[in-house]
Amino acid sequence: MDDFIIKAAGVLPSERQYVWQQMEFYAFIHFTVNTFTDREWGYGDEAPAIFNPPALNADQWAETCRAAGMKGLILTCKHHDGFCLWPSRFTGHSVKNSPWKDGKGDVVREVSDACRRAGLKFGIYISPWDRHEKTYGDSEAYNRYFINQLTELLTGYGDIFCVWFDGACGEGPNGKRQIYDWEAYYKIIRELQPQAVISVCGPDVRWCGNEAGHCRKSEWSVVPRELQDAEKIAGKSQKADDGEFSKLINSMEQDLGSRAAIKNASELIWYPAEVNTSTRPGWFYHSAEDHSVKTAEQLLKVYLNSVGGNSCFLLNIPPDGRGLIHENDVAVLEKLGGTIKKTFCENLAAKAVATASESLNDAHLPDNILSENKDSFWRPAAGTEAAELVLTLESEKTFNIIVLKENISYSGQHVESFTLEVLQNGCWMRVFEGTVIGYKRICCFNKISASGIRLKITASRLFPTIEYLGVFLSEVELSGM
Ligand code: FUL
Repeated sequence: MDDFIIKAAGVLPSERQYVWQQMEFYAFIHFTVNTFTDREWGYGDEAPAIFNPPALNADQWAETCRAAGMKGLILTCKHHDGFCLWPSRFTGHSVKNSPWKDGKGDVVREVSDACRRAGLKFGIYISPWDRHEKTYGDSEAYNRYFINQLTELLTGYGDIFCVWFDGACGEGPNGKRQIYDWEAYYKIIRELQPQAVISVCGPDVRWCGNEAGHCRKSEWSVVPRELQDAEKIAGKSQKADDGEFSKLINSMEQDLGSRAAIKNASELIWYPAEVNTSTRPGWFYHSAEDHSVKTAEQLLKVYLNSVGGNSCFLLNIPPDGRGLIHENDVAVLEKLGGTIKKTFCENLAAKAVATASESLNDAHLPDNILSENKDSFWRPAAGTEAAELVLTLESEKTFNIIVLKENISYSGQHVESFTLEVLQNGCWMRVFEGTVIGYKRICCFNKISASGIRLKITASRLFPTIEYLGVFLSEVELSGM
């Protein structure tokens, strides 16, 4: 067996990456002066006086996320315009100079408290690119300013599950390009919130490569280190003509983890994908988009493909100028959450009998896959790269979804290809053909009635593990999803 395959099979998530992966679905909240100017990117010259949401209700935001089935929320504490949603001690460009709550308000406090009340984790987006701050472009001074602001956010608002860094990097008012001190930013985050993942321009979670909600057919979490270095060079807009960048791999390439893609990597790392998109065309609220909210069916499709495609799903919900999530978005999110809950409430294979072509030992028998438990899973001996699992269902069942999970915390990501067959009137019929599994794969097909299921793992790295195989029936037509 090739050396690089043995190495790839040994790459595991860190504890914080594993905890993050289990969150599966969480919200992005884009809210700032842009909400009041109807823009997507502010210029940095907006007067704090325009920030005045008359009915801001962070509990309504958190409740909407909870109803959608989300586990957390990431707030744009500072977007590219530099306006701070908390009363930072290091700038006057913040809520403290706005008429909202007579300058005594703190959106970050209200949202982080509301998240805790709703049982959601709280995360921060803070844009390194700052079009307002005078020191921007004067690298050392601005890096100090940025670290001071990060410190305020990391120390003042309880546990933070994620720090989301955008790589955009424009010129400062002095015409100079800012050099971000990523290593110093990461250091302070690790020191103050060691459990937080650092996403996108960070070492823990990578951007899936588009903002449309698509993920790859084969989304690998084990990728070459060169990909992480590319994210740090930063500046999505500048990457294309950056000489250093062109030697690296970028997050938009289609093949990041196949044998060919990892063969010559300097090092292999665990760097899982996050899929991000918005309920609306824009990231910020615009009343003109009130009737362009994605439907619950469209969002369900993104959910099944991302959470079910070895990624997490970060869905943006922009509050409006009142400080509320608009009725149209609320209706869609409640419907989406209801559908997800109903679909996955009963595993039709929970009482099945499972057999396998081979098992390593008594601790790794096939019936471990009937319930979702990270400490019990099936695996064959090392060197067995193809294997079969057969489930005999308690009785004939009608279903259109099979959920598969590898045990990534034990052995990382190994499965490279598989097929699913169902037993109908004594004949095996193929219903799904897939590539990777990873943390979770949701396989959708036309509704079918069958008494057995056969999972054939046709290729894997060193050996496969299966932690879970669940069978579900969705009332939604899933064939094209
Ligand atoms: C982008 C930003 O420029 C957008 O405004 C938005 O915040 C999105 C999530 O990331 O790079």
